[in-house]
Amino acid sequence: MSLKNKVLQILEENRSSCISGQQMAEKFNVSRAAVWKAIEALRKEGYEIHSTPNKGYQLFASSDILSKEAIKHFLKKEYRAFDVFVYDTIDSTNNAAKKIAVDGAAEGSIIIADTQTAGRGRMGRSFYSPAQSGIYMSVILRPKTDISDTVLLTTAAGVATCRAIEKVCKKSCAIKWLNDIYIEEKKVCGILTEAMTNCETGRVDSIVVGIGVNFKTPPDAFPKEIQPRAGSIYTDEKPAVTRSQLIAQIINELMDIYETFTQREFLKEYKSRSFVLGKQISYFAQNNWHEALAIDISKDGGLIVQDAAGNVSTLHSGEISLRNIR
Ligand code: BT5
Repeated sequence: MSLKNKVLQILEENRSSCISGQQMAEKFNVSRAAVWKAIEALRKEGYEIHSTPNKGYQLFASSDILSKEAIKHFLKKEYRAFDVFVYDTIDSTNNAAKKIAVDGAAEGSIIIADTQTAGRGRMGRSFYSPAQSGIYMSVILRPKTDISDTVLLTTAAGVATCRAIEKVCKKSCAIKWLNDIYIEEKKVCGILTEAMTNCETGRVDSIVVGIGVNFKTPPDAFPKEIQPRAGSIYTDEKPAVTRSQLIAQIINELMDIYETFTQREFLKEYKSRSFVLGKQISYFAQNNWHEALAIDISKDGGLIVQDAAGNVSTLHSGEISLRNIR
């Protein structure tokens, strides 16, 4: 690891206190001038580093530049060995994750970008991904389960992201089937899960779970057409936490659920977080919108609905809308 990255790592690990140039020089066995040079290089990259005479250096609480060092610091010990790749700009973290997954990237590899130029939603839609304000991340999983179980991972990712937002940001969130996360009637997160299958074995080789979160995107920064529906975790107030903290917590929660996801324990929580159950919804199927009552979540994460004639069916993909929220 370069000296600059070592200095960044120690600053991230000591955000709440000052660390002197002398301490760092001794720890890394370099001169104080070399430490100072590393600090200056980090400042040039945009890190806000405060220096206090006779005390040392400290990252400003508001310094929110994405870095591998910052993210790893908040990962649970058992997940710290994961490969974390951080980009300033990328077309889509899901595209990049799929590429490295095909080349054999290990389970738990994570691609993160500060901005996406072609962020993707479901069914060919796009996901607006502006710089310095959102989280755009993709995680590679290699479940050794039946293809039918892997559909649960989208649901698991929704629960994991809700838990992480609540723990780190102290905001309560709800899920709109299939996997949009809402805070106060605004979509703050979307999830796109993609599977790569091996045609020879017919099994799933890898799954890429892509998660996009509007962390502090100002309301008027969203494209006009999505402004009525899109929101951020932080709109009026300054975040007291960083994106790196939330990213790490999302990974922690996702991997914790993943260990036993086929047991479906998390489905209870998914149901309790769902704000569509018990509501009259419209859904799009066979080129038409249909009306139905959302009554339950099936054991593979499908939405069980009942029409006016009493017929019950299960939706496995597609789009639903409530009267106010589409
Ligand atoms: C989603 O699709 O919401 C899944 C989004 C997944 C994005 C992540 S970011 C990291 C990874 N890399 C990728 O390329 N993608 C994943 P869907 O349910 O189809 O919703 C898309 C619709 O949400 C759009 O048609 C807009 O109406 C709306 N939308 C677009 N950008 C948004 C945003 N930033 N916040 C809220 N709503 C948005």
